[in-house]
Amino acid sequence: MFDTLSGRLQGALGDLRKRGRLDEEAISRAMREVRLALLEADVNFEVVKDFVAKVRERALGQDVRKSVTPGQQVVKIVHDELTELMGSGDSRLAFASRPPTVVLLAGLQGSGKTTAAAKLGLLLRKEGRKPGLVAADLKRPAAIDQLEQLGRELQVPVFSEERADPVAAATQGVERAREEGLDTVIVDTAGRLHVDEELMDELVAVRDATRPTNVLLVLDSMTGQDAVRVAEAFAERVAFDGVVLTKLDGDARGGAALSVKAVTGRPIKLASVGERLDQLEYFHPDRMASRILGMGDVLTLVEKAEAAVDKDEAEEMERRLMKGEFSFDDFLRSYKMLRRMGPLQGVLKLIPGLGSQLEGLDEVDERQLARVEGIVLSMTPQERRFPHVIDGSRRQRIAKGSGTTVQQVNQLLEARKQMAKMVKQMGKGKMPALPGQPVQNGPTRSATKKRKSKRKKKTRR
Ligand SMILES: Nc1nc2c(ncn2[C@@H]2O[C@H](COP(=O)(O)OP(=O)(O)OP(=O)(O)O)[C@@H](O)[C@H]2O)c(=O)[nH]1
Ligand SMILES: [Mg+2]
Repeated sequence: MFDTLSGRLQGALGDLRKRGRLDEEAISRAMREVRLALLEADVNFEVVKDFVAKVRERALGQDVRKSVTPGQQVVKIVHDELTELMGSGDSRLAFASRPPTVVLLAGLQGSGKTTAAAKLGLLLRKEGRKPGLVAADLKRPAAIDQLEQLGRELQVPVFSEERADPVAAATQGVERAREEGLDTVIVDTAGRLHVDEELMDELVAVRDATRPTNVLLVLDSMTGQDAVRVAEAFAERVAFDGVVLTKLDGDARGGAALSVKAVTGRPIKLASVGERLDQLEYFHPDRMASRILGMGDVLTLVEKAEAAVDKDEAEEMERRLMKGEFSFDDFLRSYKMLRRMGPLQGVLKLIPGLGSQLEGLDEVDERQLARVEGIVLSMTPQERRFPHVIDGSRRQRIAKGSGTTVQQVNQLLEARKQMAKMVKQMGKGKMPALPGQPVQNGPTRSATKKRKSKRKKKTRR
């Protein structure tokens, strides 16, 4: 996501970070780089001008000059301003006090409306709501099929009226959803090639008939500034409450995400970060700013983990880990949890300090995980629980059974050992060091302090 922008911004600020003191010249140079990086990412020209002026002014201010870490301060300012730019407001949807809440999705052809409708249905269902989908796109014959198929896959009911006009289809759909006791209704509308009058009128009519709680404009982030211009044109005709930004997994440069709020005054509410149906997230400007600056996104990581991990399973595992056990069954289980959290590379990027080191890490892929699974499954239950019994001949047998080499089996045995060690440390309150990060271990440091002060007291006596 925004890899080029991210790399260039980190490059521009990296030099400042290392310096003990900042002069105007260094700041000016960094700001020139930031400006170029943003323009290259297809961010709106006016937006860039404003942004750089604000950061520059704050960077030259007293707070930074007096700081012991001026470079870090500037990075923080950039982070704050990026957050502000993408909207510091609330990314949540509005919910009607009397259900159903109606969410109307509008946007150009192919921007991702139908997919986003289905993904939003899944997201809401996971939150414990009862969502339904309404097909109000009668322009394309296959549109209803597409929505129905997605609904079936996700077990979200779909309401469609083949012969009605869009306004009738939408109203009847919402009505039927209400009758069935659903609390959120997502209305998928017809796409338009460009902002044309006829379809705009249709959209306005559908809106007036269904009185949506949220009108969301779906924008394809790959189209950069075009997306922003589309948003401007929509805003003139159909007031929308927020934006759904799609295809952030493609080679989107970031322009749309960074400009749309400033240009239209409407916040991004949701972002689609991948093709899989569970890859729609609420948009958090501060977290996005952290990701862009390579600072990781621990909050999203924690949320993903919570969603992927079965609580009982995790507690059971924790209990055993605390006792110092870490069998291959545990190993396999944690691998599987990681897998449930989505494509590995995406997950790893959320870890602070790791993002920028992931170049060429495409090889950490599903195949590798499958191999690990194969090796563990070739072990006997006893071997999985007590890995120390795995001697040379057993290693050979396991390699044969899993279609791998003894060397690969050895690697895995070593990996488990390392992980067990790490887990043991964590059990004692130490944080394992992440690659590229200095060791930071809160509890232990204070423990050493205590010990030191005790010693001092002793010597005083
Ligand atoms: N990679 C990726 N592809 C996406 C994403 N969202 C949608 N797509 C793809 O984009 C194409 C268009 O998506 P649709 O949801 O059909 O778009 P639409 O706005 O409903 O299109 P119309 O109904 O024709 O106006 C499909 O091939 C989707 O699979 C995304 O977040 N990432
Ligand atoms: Mg569609």
